Amino acid sequence: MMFSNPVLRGCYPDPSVTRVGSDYFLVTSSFEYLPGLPIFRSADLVNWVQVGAAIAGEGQVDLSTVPSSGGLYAATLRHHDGTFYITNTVVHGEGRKGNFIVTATDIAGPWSDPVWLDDAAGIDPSLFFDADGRAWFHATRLAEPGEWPEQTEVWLRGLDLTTLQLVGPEYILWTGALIGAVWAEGPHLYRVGEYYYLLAAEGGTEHNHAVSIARSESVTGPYVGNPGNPVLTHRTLGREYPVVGVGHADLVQTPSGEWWSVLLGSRPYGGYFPNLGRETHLVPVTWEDGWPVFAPGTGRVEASFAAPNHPLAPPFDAATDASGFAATNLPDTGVLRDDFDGETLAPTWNGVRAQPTAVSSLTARPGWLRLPLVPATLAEVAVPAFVGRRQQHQNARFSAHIDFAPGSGSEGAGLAVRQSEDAHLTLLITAGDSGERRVVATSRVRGLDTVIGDGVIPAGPLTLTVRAAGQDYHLEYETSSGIFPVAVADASELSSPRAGGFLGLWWGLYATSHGAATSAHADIDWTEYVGADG
Ligand code: 6LW
Repeated sequence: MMFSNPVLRGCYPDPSVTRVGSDYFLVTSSFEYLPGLPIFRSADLVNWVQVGAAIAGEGQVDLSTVPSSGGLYAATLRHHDGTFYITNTVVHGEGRKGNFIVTATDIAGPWSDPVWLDDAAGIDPSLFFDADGRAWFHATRLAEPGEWPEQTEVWLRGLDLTTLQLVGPEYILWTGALIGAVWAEGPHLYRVGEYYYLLAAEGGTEHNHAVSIARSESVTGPYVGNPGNPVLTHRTLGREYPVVGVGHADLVQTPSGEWWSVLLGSRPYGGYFPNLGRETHLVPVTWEDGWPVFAPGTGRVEASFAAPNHPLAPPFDAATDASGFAATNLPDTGVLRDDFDGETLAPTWNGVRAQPTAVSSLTARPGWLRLPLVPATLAEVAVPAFVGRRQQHQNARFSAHIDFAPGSGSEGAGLAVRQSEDAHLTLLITAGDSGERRVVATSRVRGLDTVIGDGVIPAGPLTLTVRAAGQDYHLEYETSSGIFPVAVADASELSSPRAGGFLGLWWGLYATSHGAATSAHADIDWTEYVGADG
């Protein structure tokens, strides 16, 4: 039986995995989007279902002033003595920043409020629970002084599990395998056999990304690098290779004793443009001479591998899992429809810098999602009226049936494709100068708005669609009279190599009054997301 990579499509980078009994659990980064730190469950390491998120409560963290690609960076998920632990970092913004730990006894939550570690510098925190009962916290920070630019150091201190505060002396474990290695990060400690192992990414999370490993007879070091480092990289394969930038790995052992690694990788298309962001991949690992061998035989993150040696759970079924919880990993050609008939939004729906419940309502008009217009726009570091989901396929369609009567030309509601404040697309219903109802397509590239299409539309609810055919994103509207094109945008301008940042794209619902006071709202009857990469 084979499985296909990525096992988590779309912008799900920096995966961290743990096993409890026969269940696997995984968390990924989520940056300025909330709920933050999405958590997934699997019985086979291949088919994942989102079961919640660690930062799902109002006020757990303040991301309201976090610029794009800031916020919740790489997390680590571990389980010890009946408790799940996630340690993570808030990066940038005017709110409380730095490293914290949240805990839960149920993976689905509720998760605790953060316990902040104000004396823990850097990013990519991780936890290790040793067999002697000691707990260790480790992370990476810029080396001061570094021997070269962007040299980082992985450091370690004890963790008191009662106070969740650092204790004891600090140890510097690692600065990367290669002389000149930048960004040794994503550290994770393991005990395997007679050694402690330190797994780390290095090379930076772009094209030169790599995985390295070191080992020691003592958890505090000194650590000796694998002479074969890096143990995995695609930087030698060139920019045409279908998967690039692989790194940021985490290891897990199956009940039958197999070893596997989750890690991130990007799949550019239409040029070096990874619109789907850094996605979670799975590779087999074996051990030779006391060192792990990633993807033995090929040393590459392949598009498919023989599946782990335990029964595969049934793949996603749109007919039975339309709640969105299981919609994490639609098959190549899956249709996911949300009629907003439930009492809560599926956790695959995200707000920007705020929980989606802070900017929308499922109760104001039962069976519809209400999006009150706010003055904030996507072009600001603010909290926009935006509820979106990750783009998970290179070819895909996202449609929404919208009921909105604009009161003025400043009011708009419709769809948006978002990378950042300076890079996004919008397709909005608005009012023209003569009060006629119009649909307007706008492309924002490097902070400049360009209207790329518009047209007069009839009154009443209608369907707006973004349809991605490679890097061509078709913006359309549909009425009972048919489907009408509005514009075609070059989405490579939103991709991180051109737009900056290091996220994939979110497609969503968006409403704004462009700074004006308003009491208007837009109602959405249903949305459909259809992957068409088959
Ligand atoms: C994360 C770092 C990285 O903290 O990118 O993949 C940063 N590598 O380890 C954010 O994803």
